[in-house]
Amino acid sequence: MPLETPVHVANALANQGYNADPDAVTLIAAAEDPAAALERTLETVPDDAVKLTADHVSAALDRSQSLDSTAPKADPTPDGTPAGPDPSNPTVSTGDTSPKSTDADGASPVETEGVGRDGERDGRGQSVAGSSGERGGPGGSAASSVASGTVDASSTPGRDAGDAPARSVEVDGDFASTGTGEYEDFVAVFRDRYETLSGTLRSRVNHRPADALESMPGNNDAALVGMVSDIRSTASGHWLVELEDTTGTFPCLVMKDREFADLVDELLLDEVVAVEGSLADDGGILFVDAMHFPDVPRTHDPSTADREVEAALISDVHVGSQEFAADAWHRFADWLHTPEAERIEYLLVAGDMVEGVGVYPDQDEELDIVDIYEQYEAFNEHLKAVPGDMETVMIPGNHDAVRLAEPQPAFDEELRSIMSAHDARISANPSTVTVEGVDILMYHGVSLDEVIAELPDEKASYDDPHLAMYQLLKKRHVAPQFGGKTRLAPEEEDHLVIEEVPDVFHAGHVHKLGWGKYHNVLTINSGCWQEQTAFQASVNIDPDYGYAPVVSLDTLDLTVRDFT
Ligand code: D5M
Ligand code: FE
Ligand code: ZN
Repeated sequence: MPLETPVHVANALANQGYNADPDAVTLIAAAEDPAAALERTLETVPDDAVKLTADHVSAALDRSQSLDSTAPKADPTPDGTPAGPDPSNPTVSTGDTSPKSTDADGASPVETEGVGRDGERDGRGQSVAGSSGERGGPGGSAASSVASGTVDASSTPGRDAGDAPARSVEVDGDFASTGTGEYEDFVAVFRDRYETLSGTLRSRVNHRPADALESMPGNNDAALVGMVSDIRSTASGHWLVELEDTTGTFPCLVMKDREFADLVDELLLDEVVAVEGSLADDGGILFVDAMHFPDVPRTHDPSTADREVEAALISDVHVGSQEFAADAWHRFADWLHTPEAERIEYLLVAGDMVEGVGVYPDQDEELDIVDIYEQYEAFNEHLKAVPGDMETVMIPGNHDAVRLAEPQPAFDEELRSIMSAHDARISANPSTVTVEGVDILMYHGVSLDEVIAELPDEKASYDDPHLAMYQLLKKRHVAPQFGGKTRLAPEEEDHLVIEEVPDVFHAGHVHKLGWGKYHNVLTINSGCWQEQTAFQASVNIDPDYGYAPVVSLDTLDLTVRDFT
């Protein structure tokens, strides 16, 4: 942008995070080469100056006569103290590497400690078992599972047939794709995201639209709800965050020494946040005093089941890969038939049923089954090994044979007919599955790679994948950033917004086990059933395979079972 007028100079300064005296602007605009004068001034202005004065400009221009300025550039990173580990996050104790139960006859797996486990059941379930009456939607009961070869409850000594009448599963996630991939669809999906997420934020701040802020006089308190459209560090290490709403964009400056400055580390492009602060003298920029995320209310009171019933949450089975952990899977499936597992009536699988074909470069070298349909047939055989009376819900992941862009539609008819064991319910990625009143948000988890790549280690890492999931809850969106690793499909509605607060958030994809509670939402990354691949070895990913997190739906306690 040519800097021929003072307005342009003022805008350029605002873009870089500076407020300026009119005299300073006039001086720069009047210089022989305004762009160079501006650059020189910004290079030499003291780090702590937020407002440029005529003196700063004069000093810079004087000094620039003497050619090379050695004024150091400010550190472009924020110096806010990183937040420590979330105290609400219990340590993941996958630690037991002692010899595992290797009996093929379903001997007890190692039980690792879960969150909030108080070691005692209160027996509440007993008295109300069966009282919730209705069976869930179509395909409901164990008895409907008649696929040949299915091991059903009756063939499983020790495993009770369960309280089938009390069961209920509702699956919400399927959508009819409306997107055509046109530009308008992108506009529509972002507009919908903004409308939905700004709703809760608007009630928390006294916001103004971006175009109204532009015409507001300086020095006023102001607030804005917008989608993050740009994040830059200024020459002096402050942060300039540009927010966009349906009326325009507005620059917001977060000073590096503010106590909330490290929240900028958490920001992803395209997420919706609110800021409060005061407008600069000339009104062209908002100095941020507080930042708000859509978030989950701390008071969230999760629903629980009315009886003692459990759900096993798994993902990333990767059947068809040479590294598929078949032995661990068989131990898991066998154990499900034992009395110890009789309360586990639900099995949720969060994507990557099979290894797929052509997902990553050189993946074919590690395929055990090269045909995608044969992979699903093999997966179905493995699914048959779990008790036939378990209600199963499956969503796709990035290795599955559905479109990669999210939201991913449910498996098509052909794949459904292959994966017919146990009448599994098939839904989209993401989906919310309500199991006996407990809302479980299932999302495969591709965006977690991006969250982990963008955020500092202490806020999101492969070792603590649930922390990255906390970020998604905080942003109330399962894949906030558009255009990076996560492929987003434009639809009329943004199905990736987390509209209702779930009671349990279940994801996979990163092949690392991790769990914790975020504002009372039990958050679980379920690891995988695939041993380390060549790629993972090359980048030092040590997958957690062969674990099954089991949630008690009446207490939302978690027990992680180890089948390695
Ligand atoms: O990916 C499992 C995890 O490993 C996930 O964090 C992505 C990462 N991964 C695995 N293979 C690759 C390749 N080839 N490139 C980049 N990242 C990779 P999943 O997709 O579930 O197998
Ligand atoms: Fe996977
Ligand atoms: Zn995956």
